[in-house]
Amino acid sequence: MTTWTASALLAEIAQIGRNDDGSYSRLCLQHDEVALREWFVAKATELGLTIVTDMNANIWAWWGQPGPHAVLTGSHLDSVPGGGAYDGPLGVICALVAVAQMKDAGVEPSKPFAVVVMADEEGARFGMPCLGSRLASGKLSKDGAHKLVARDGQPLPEAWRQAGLDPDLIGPDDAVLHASCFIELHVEQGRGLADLGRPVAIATAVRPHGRWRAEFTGQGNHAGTTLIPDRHDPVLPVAETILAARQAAEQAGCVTTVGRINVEPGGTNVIASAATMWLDCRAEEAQTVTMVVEGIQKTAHEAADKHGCHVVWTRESWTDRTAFDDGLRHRMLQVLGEDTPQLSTGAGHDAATLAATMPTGMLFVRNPTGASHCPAESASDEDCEAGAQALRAVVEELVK
Ligand code: HGY
Ligand code: MN
Ligand code: MN
Repeated sequence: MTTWTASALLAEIAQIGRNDDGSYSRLCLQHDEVALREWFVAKATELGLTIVTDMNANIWAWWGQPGPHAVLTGSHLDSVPGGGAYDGPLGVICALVAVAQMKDAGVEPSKPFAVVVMADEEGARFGMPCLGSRLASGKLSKDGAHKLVARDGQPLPEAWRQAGLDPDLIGPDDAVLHASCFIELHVEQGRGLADLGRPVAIATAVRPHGRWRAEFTGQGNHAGTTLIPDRHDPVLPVAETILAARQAAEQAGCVTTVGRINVEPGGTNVIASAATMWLDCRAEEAQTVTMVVEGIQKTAHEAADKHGCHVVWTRESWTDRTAFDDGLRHRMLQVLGEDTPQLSTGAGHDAATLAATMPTGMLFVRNPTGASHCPAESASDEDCEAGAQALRAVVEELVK
């Protein structure tokens, strides 16, 4: 008799990749995330599941034989730098708890079923969010993957080989292409459920969002002997662009974020020769994102010209507005109760990436702080168990 609980499993991994401030840094295929992968494999094996790590660095834990029309559930184990304890792992852990309790209850799936851990959902290592699900669904090609370079400078193919994976085998995965559905449980990244006073919600949609990289180049020089009129300092147009991004978001009622800036060569007494910033922009509608980003890019070019610098923009990723499958959502409502709250989200997820390939749905678990991608991200033990029970009920219905 297993008495697996979400809180107990979360406690088992609580020290893996934990920073002094209580946040987590678990970058895809790096030491701490590999430790989480090994932990997951051990737990899934303990449940009698069959493990397959595919060519896209996703891990599949099959209950019975792999096969077409599979019901899939899962999430990710990687985090953003300085992320929370729940974003990703809660979905994987609740899936393990659901399987343990179904097995205890003598449930026998009538169709192939797997718990899946998707690679680099945050894109924090290789710069492409939902990397594993984009590769498995064919949204990102092998060539596109081979061009990715990790933030530590390691080309993706090299990181794959280091992890014992053949980068030449990267490609669409039949198990995904022919699956019947994917259900992802995730800690809510917002206060919707906290304000409603409810533990679990069903997701309706993911709002459109994208990432852009702006590379400004200028002229490196001496901080002490170069007069201001003689400078071509790329950090100045970066600063003006960041301010413009905030103003644009306030005017358009959307969100823009610059959370990552890289200044080279990075000397205190050196005028930068190059400065790169990354822009994350999200809105209710895709055309709002497009309009806002175009405005920011125009400001960036004008600011670069003014400072005798140059800027090149590159769109790194785009996720269109994604409505989850109506049929699946209604089945989830039938199972969990028609009064279950339904919420959209501004956060991206593998379930949104896979929505183009199969019916997908999501469950959210209350986060009292609403904060995420930081150590303040939270979920009570009771709500984590409520999430696991809800996921179990939905999966049990789907595997009948
Ligand atoms: O960035 C996001 O929206 C998600 O947490 N990966
Ligand atoms: Mn996240
Ligand atoms: Mn996530």
